[in-house]
Amino acid sequence: MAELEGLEFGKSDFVLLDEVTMEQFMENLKLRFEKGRIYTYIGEVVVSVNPYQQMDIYGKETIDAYRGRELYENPPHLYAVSDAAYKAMKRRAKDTCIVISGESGAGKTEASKYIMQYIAAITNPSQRKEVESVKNVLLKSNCVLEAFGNAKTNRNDNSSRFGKYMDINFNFNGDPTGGHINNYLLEKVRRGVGRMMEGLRLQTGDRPQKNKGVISATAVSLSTSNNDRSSHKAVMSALEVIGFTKEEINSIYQILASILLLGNMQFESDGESVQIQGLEAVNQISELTDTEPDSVSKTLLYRTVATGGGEVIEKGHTEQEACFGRDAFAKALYERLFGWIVSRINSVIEVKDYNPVLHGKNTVIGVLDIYGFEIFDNNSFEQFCINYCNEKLQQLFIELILRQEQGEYQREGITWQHIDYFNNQIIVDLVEQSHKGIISILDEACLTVGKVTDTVCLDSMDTKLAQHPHYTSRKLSPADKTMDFQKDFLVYTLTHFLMTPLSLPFAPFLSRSANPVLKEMWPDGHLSITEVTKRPLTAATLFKNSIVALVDKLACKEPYYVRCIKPNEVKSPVLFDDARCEHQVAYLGLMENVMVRRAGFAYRQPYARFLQRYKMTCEYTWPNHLMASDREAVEAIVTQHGFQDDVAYGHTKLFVRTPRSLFTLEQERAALIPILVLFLQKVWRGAL
Ligand code: AOV
Ligand code: MG
Repeated sequence: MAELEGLEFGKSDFVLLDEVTMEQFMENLKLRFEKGRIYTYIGEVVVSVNPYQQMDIYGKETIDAYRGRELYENPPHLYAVSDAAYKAMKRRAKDTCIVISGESGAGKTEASKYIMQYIAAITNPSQRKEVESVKNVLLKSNCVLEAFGNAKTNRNDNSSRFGKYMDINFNFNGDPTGGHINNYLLEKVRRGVGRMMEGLRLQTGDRPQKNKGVISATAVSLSTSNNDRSSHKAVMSALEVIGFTKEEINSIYQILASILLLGNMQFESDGESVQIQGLEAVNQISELTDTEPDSVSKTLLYRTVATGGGEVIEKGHTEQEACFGRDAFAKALYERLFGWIVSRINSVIEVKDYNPVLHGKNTVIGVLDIYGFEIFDNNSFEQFCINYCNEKLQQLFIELILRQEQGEYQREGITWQHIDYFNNQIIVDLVEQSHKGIISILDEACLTVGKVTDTVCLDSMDTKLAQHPHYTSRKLSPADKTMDFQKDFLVYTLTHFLMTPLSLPFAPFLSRSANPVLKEMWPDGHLSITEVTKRPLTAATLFKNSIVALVDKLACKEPYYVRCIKPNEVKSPVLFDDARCEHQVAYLGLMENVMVRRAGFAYRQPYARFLQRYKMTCEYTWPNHLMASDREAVEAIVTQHGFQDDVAYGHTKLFVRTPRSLFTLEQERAALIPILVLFLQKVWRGAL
């Protein structure tokens, strides 16, 4: 609460603004950022501004201050929402989730790590060994996943190139018993941006490069700074703690090396056939992947096609096809390796031998840290997926916040006032609607790839979506005429959107590899080419399905939100770029969030809890009330303090419209406590 921190730090909850205007919102956000107060509430939602500097607010003392406390008892903090999610899970056996959103570089991943650390710190007070080891693996998994799935972009030096949703399971004691990680679409392209490969981190950017497409060894040089060495050591140690064997770790490095070698491979053509330039790389890859050199070169130079009659023939690649195939091969290796690492971690942390009769309900807290909304100069298929995912999450936010509020008022018998807000369902539909959504149109085109070119596909979109208010193309509205694309629209480049649904010419030979990790990475390698080419799902549809499943998973849990804001583009701890921040506040729907909160009631509490906390402030309720119900006793407190017009009485809870009323009570309570303590000490000493 603002009073807890002093008013010079601004309002600690945006619902306390005198007026809900963008101007006041931004003024408060900026003031708090400048005063080093990076967290502010909107009710139970935490708005966080990336401080771009180490803050002394995550230590043990702070953890102790937040442990088991209510939101309004301390200044806003991630720990308070983490505790709220934990309490709901432990006391009410609710599955909860913490959804962290915001654009690239806004601080989502850092927030998710602090949340995990907080949960780890407040659980298992008796230090049971098996719980400690689960906690350790959960914490260490982060380091490994970041090493393999993060990269430097021009928006964030440590950008998550995959989405991560982690469920942490708890037993009836509220101690972690295990977990499960779901990963979402790993961006596989790593394009050159100067110095490369920090520890294991490969970097990405959107600067065009000659061999764009995959991680290339030309763009990678092993750096040997102390920093890199220590990150590398940390990753190795994390892998060992999690339980990866020496052989597995070795295999991982061999696969990584193969990917880098592939990235460097070039082809040459004599007009008739295509050859690999320099066979050394082929031999190295075959050695590293424990396969025959022949199979490697064959897979790079030929493709297997099933004819109409079910016959399987081999066809030589053109140079362009060979390059495409090489990139697809490297990407598939990378994607499957990452997937394998995630499932290997999952096998260690999965809850084993859980007996509901013995252990009670197996409750869950989910933490979602996904790649943030991003706009590059050149936005490709991956940005399209990432941004679609963010639209889906925004949709869920709108639905849950409004639905939750509405549901609560209905349950408690209180009238609800409607708030207008921008519902981004229209954008979600544009992407995912069947038959006329962008993904559907892409699917159609991908299945006939070869015949359908980018231009044909774009024409098809133009025809089907011309009337859509949120769609246009350069053809429909030439930039020089009516529209400044860069300003008003997010422009995607359709090139490379059309990909043959993953046909896997390399699967069979890799599944025969003597390297056990590679073998496990391709469990589908035994499928024949005719089976593989049977209308597989496209990458876009696979992604859509995974996001729909994620949203379903989140929707059935009690959600807690962290909304992250990036204060500036230059990673400065002192710069607050008003326009950039306002833009984020707008598209995150934070103003609407405040309005919804204010239209309703900012604070609510069950009668019993309210009474417990404030009974000392009223002569009729202290030390105990003689009224027929807790509700009547609460009415007595409210009336005595004169804010009866500011509240509504629900069936089980008191609703307070402006938190100011609660402040009065809080202040009075705070003033009374020392007097009470003195009084009780005297009683104990027998002086009274
Ligand atoms: P993101 O997860 O939201 O971007 P990160 O969590 O990786 O962003 O944050 C980017 C950088 O900002 C970090 O590497 C830190 O340097 C700094 N930072 C963020 N939060 C804090 C904090 N609480 N304290 C100190 N520094 C912080 V992306 O993964 O690109 O969408 O895809
Ligand atoms: Mg991140």
